[in-house]
Amino acid sequence: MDDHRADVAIIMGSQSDWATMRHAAETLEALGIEHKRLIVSAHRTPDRLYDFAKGAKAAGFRVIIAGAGGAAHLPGMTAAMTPIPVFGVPVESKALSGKDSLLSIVQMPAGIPVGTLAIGKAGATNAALLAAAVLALTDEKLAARLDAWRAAQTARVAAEPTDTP
Ligand code: RP5
Repeated sequence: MDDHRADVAIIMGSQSDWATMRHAAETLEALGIEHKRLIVSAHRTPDRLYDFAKGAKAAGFRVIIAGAGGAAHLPGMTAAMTPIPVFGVPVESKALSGKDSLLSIVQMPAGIPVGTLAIGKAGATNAALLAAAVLALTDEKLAARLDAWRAAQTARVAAEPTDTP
């Protein structure tokens, strides 16, 4: 975003993941949470992954959101190299509709956790909300903003369906 210290890093394996991961970024923005967006590929830029993950804590990040598709090794490899909590977002793949991404991310061996979200937009949005909930534990103002976000969401739900939503 800018040169301010960011609490959250949103990393993704490819530019093609941005259409999904932008929903995480937009949710963090709506909650006023500073974040950085980076393309870091476990396969195409392994050195960049190593440098990012090893340096993430010193860089001041407190939560990492990692989105990837297909053979989605990015969240798990990142989690292996940092003590910072990692939330993994399975990006919907063309070949297998994201089931490959989901299984690649969720089946971590005991000892290295990745908090795995749903495939696609819902997962990206909820990864941001989980990141917000973690940060809100030590930030009362953010906790109030998160409460307000949820109250507004509740208020938008109509009591009855209409023909023209
Ligand atoms: C993964 O491969 C990326 O996370 C992306 O979801 C998938 C396809 O990447 P592109 O071929 O579109 O760059 O590493």
